[in-house]
Amino acid sequence: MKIVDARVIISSPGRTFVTLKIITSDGGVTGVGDATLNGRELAVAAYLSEHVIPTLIGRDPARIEDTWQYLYKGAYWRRGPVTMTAIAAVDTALWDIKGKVAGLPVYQLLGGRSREGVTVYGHASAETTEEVLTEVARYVDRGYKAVRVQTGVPGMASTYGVSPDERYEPADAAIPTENVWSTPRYLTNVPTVFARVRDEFGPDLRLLHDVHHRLTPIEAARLGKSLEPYALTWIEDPVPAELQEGFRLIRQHTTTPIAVGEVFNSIWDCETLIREQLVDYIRATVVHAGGITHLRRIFDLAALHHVRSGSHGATDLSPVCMAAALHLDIAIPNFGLQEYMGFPPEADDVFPHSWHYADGYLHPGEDPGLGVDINEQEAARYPYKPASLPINRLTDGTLHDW
Ligand code: EZ4
Ligand code: CO
Repeated sequence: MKIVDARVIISSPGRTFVTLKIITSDGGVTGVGDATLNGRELAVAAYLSEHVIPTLIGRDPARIEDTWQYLYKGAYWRRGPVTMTAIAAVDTALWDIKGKVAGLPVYQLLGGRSREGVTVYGHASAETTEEVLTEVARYVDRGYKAVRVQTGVPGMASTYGVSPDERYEPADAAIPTENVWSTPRYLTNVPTVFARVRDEFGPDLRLLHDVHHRLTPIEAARLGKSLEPYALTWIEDPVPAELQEGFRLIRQHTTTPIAVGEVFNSIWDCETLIREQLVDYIRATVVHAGGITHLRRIFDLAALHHVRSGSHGATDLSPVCMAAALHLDIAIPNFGLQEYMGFPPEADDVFPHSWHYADGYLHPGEDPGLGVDINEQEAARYPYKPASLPINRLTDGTLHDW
């Protein structure tokens, strides 16, 4: 069996997704991998077309580990989101092919089920505390056991994570839009929101909050302390994580659990965080962290150090990435939670999938391989539409983290 062809499909059904499809010599067995990097889609597409696909032709698709090492070590220029997303796309497609050849869902190849379903959390967001209570209730009514809660910051025109639509889409313009941020106003407001939510929904509902890299360690420590009475499952990305040692300071001050990793692309981004037990959940994803092969390596390291998974699952990760994530989630011993925001109906048409939601859980389905495909005729109906993530400034105009 050989790889005879591979192509990159760029389509914008509601938002842009980049998909790699690998075709083998064996009776039309194909595999798909997500290659979407929000706001930098064409960089990954070019990396795949120019530098990766020509080296895949003629290779044995069964050699997943060797192909991963070939693409990682063979590039000489290691890591980085563009390279690692391209590697992830190939790796995911090869796992899909291996599953189809074996006649087994990928989770069976990863060791089989460790649980009955994948617990997910949804996004409740609204401008005010009053409105967000209604949003949380809508998730509870649909069976969700965990909800991420975000509100606007009083007095500020806009923020991250709050959307007028059900499905939050931060990449909203070709040239980045600009937000304005006030840390003092934010830190004053958040505990008042969670006091209301906890009071209204009682102790069982799991509550989460995303800080989106906007604080310093001591500010994050204050936030964590102020939220302790409301027993959050996690605060996410409390500080920018280039400096892994920065989390030591947060850890010394608060028992609020910490999640991090949606922008990580390799095990080296979180090796200190995990080994020193500075975080509780690692949120790296299949598509941005080198595929199933490399993410499994990160989760195995995490398992040794009491760190659980909490994979990123925003709408800018395609239904192909979601499928791959669910096969890992159901198999690994140290699964924590999976983010799930759903997809617009157009995206479900482009990516038919066997994974499905029921009563607070996602299930990967029993189809051989990943159980997801791309309908190329449907994909062609949604031409590429450029979109960028916003930027963020302090009230005095200083560029801040978005
Ligand atoms: O802003 O995926 O937890 N989820 C998030 C996301 C990110 C986007 C960036 O492309 O923080 O909504
Ligand atoms: Co986030």
